[in-house]
Amino acid sequence: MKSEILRHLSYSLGKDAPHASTYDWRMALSLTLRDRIVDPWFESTRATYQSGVKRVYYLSMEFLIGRMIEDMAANLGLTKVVQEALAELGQDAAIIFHDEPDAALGNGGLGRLAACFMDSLATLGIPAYGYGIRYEHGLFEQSFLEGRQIEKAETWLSQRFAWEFERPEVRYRIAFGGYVDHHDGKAEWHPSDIVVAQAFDTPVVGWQGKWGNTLRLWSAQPENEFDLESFNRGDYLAASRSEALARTISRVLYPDDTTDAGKELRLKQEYFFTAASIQDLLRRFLTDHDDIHELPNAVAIQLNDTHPAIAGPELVRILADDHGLPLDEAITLARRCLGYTNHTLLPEALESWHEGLLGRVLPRHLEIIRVIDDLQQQQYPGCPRILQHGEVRMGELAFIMAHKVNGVSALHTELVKDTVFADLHRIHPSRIVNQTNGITPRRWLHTCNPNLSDLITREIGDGWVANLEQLKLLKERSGDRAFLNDFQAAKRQNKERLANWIADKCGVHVDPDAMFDVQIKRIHEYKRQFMNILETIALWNEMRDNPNKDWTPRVKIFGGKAARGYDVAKQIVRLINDVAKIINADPTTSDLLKVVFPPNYNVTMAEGLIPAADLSEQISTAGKEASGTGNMKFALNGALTIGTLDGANVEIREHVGSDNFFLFGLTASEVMERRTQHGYARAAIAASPRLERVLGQIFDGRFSPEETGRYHALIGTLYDHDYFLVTCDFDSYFDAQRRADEAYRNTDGWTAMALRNTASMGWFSSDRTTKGYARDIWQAESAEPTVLGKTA
Ligand code: 26Q
Repeated sequence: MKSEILRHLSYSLGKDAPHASTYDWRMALSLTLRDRIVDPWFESTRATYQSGVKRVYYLSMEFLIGRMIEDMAANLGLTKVVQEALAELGQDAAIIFHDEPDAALGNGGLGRLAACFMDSLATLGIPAYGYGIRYEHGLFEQSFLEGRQIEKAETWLSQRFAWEFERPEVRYRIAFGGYVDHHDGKAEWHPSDIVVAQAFDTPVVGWQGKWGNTLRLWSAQPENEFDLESFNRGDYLAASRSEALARTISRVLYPDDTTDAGKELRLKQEYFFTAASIQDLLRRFLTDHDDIHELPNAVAIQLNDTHPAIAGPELVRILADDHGLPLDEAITLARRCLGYTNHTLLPEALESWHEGLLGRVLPRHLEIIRVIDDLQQQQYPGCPRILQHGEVRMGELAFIMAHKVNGVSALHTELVKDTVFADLHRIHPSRIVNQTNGITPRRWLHTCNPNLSDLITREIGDGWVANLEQLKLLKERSGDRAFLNDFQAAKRQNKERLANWIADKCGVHVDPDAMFDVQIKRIHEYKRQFMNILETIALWNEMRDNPNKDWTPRVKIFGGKAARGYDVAKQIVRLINDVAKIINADPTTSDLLKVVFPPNYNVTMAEGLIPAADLSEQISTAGKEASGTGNMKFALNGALTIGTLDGANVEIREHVGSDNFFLFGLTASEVMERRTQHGYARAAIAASPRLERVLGQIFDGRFSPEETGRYHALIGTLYDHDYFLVTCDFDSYFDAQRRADEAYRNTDGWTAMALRNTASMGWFSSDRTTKGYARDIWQAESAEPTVLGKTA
């Protein structure tokens, strides 16, 4: 390992060890680790060809990967070796690991799920390709200026990305615009613009390095580098104009999961990576098949939300226009290849495109969508239309073009059946299936929490890493005093480490004995960070009223980004920061309550926070959080949950037991019912003096003395349009928090509950989830000899 690192330092980086920077060492290490992946990766490709097993293609606009070094080293079983080699080279491993930027090619849960799936598919030996976009700029960097969120472009590619292989020879032409000719029953698309999609491959190796799959990300390039004629004329800007336009397509990740939809560039991004992926998988298919009708036996294409839903019409276009299949046959064949995962019920997050825009950018696809829509109507009169009021509805399109549609938790799947797709579900009653989300235990326990992970391995061996249900064995240890002490000590160490980090990063001193209460996720009204900060103020009020009561000390930790154009979310960010400033400066409560909001929450920050958490905040308005996956990461690492009956919380509670879960709030059906009542928010506020007092304080500028009216609008909305029922759930939330306080005061009792949580979370491995997809949706299996036959 040492000599390989030194070799890369010299011959790949061109640096002599005495002059090498942290960056140089990190690159040399990364390239060394990458070398170790290459052989299993090649072998996997060979095994896939030989086995003739089906290939899975996971199409996703987002892959929220985070750092790679530690995860790769762990999967290859090289963690110790790497640490020793670096030490002998006089390098501090921690400094080098921490130098690695996050690959943040995603917004949140959906993107992180895709990354967990890549890890699980490789671990299970299922031949799979992740397809996405190689954004030049990932999710924006967040900082705070006087409490307000500031966004800055993220620049991960300003340094070389060590893990990828550029594939200059894997290039596809992606067409846009123009018009369609029809003659002799044949359609011919004459596009007006061409952009080239070029592949970059990152190998993804599974646990113990037995299998490697490929994450293939597309980068947009101009067809002709630049216009020499303009350049020679001295018109330098014109010379690079078309180049810049083409490259715009893979320039930046859309940082929005609600608003701002309908932008032409977004549509182009979606088609760009989908079309490239479809061309690529068809080329691979045709190298060893000559009958296109075999496609569904060889290929499963999974659509991660509707973002790649244009895959349906694109595949139909190629099958019909290039391979000469009749349109109806092409549609049926395409459908047998496609699966669609729905991640949201929020109406504002369901994609649709103006017919005019889609017709301008993709004229042939609009024609095909009309055919699909009409055919569906003929077969099922009264079926919901894809084209409605001049809009192309991508949810309906994806549903109709997929043979299976899945929700991401049991509750969410039932709501998908009853609400967004109720009519389509009646027509196709066996199409919707559930696949409850999961998380990879490699990153989210083994690597991020070495203290707990080593302890577990000491007790039950390391089989749990690839077979998480083995954590059940820990239940037998729940009466073992010494083990409980060690379990508690592991958490305590993680908390000390986090306390130091918080002091360093936020300048706030927190007590590692206090309860660490954490809410980390995108800032959204439905996720109700707002309710959490209101409860924080209410608690603070009561501590000040009664400073000598035996309060349970708390540290409230927030993390998350607000979408750039989402004003209410940005107000909430600012409010949390304003409240933190006042509370943290209050000497009467300084030993009891602290509020911290470290900026720029990302995967790496999550890896530091989750192992140190005592309480996990999963408090969305019931019916709104499709699943949640952070909820699983916390519970796996021994935090208890305070939460509503929403998304996968329901199933987590079933697994860990109801006495291990601080439940509060309205249920999904009560939420729907409550919304029909006139003036529900004002009634709830009037019934809660505690809440009324908090709202009054914020309104009066108690937390914004320099601008007393700052939160008038935000508080006003709560009275008149409290769509997410913050007011209705507030009291019940406050009470649940006090139950948590009470439980935390019994240290041993709390530790026993935490252990039970960890021991009960095995089912939430993304290995279980991907096996479910392989069995119920893809009909795919493992091709890795040692797991072959044991999966699917
Ligand atoms: C759509 C149109 C235009 C621009 C952006 C978008 C867009 C981008 C991202 C829409 C949605 C997203 C992301 C959604 C998401 O992360 N959903 C989460 O998915 C997780 C994995 O299934 C669930 O656990 C969460 O409950 C769900 O919110």
